[in-house]
Amino acid sequence: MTTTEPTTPLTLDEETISAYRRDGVVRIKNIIGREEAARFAEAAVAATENVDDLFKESKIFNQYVNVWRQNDVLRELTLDPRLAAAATALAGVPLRIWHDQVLIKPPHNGAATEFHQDAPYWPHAGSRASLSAWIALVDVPVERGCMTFIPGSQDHQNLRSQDLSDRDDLFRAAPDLRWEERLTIPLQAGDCTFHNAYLAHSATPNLTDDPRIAHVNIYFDAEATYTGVGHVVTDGLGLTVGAPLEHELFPTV
Ligand code: AKG
Repeated sequence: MTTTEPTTPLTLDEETISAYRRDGVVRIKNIIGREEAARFAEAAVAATENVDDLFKESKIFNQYVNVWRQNDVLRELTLDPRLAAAATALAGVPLRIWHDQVLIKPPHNGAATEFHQDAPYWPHAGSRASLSAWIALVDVPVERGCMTFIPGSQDHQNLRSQDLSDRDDLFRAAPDLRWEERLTIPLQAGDCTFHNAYLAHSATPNLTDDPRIAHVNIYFDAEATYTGVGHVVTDGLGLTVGAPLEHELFPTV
C-alpha cells in the first residue's frame, strides 16, 4: 500500500493520488503532529463526557456527530486546511464538509465495526467523490480497533446499505467481495487514512485497556444534490430535493 510522509505544507504526489484512485484508500502519516493529536483527544473526551451518543444502543462505538458545531478546539480539526487540501487533491473535485464524527471504542468494547460502505446511507445524488479522513487521536494498533479495507471495492456503487453490526451483511449484498484481499492499517496518533465512501471497511474490537479515539472528517462533492432520504444530519433542515446542499452545516473547503 502507499503511505505518504507529509511535507509542510502538505502536498500529495501523483503516486499517492493514483494509489488512492486505484485502491480507494491511502494512509498519510503525521498529518497532524503528535502533540496536536493529544490536544484534540483531550478535547474529544471532554466534549463527549456526559453527552448521549448516537449509537448508545450499540457496543460498536460511541458516535458523536457534528462536534465542530459545539466545540472550538475540535472545529479546528474538522476545518483543518491540511486535511481539506489533501482530501481535495485525492477527490479531484471541489468538496464540502458533510459532517464530522468522534468515534470512541471504549476499552474492551467487545464488538467489531463490521464491513460496510458509507455512501449508501447518505442523501446525496451525483457526488463524484466522497471520502473520509479518519484521524487517529491516540495510537491505534490492530488490537485497539484499527480499520481494515477491501481495496478496489469502491467500484461497487449500487449496493443497498449494509448493517455494520452484522458480520455477513456486506457479503450478502456483494458475495464477490468475500474473497478479495484485505488491508489492515494501524495508525499512530496524528496519522490518518482517507477512504472512498464506497470502499468496504471494518474495524477490529478494542481489546486494550485504553479507549480508541478517532475523529473523522467527511467530505462530499460540492455540487452533489439532496435526495430527501432520511438522515440524522439533514432531517428537518428544509433542504430542497434535487438542489445542492447549500447550508452553513456543509461549508465548502
Ligand atoms: C468510518 O469512518 O466510515 C467508519 O466506519 C469507522 C469505523 C470505526 O471507527 O470503528
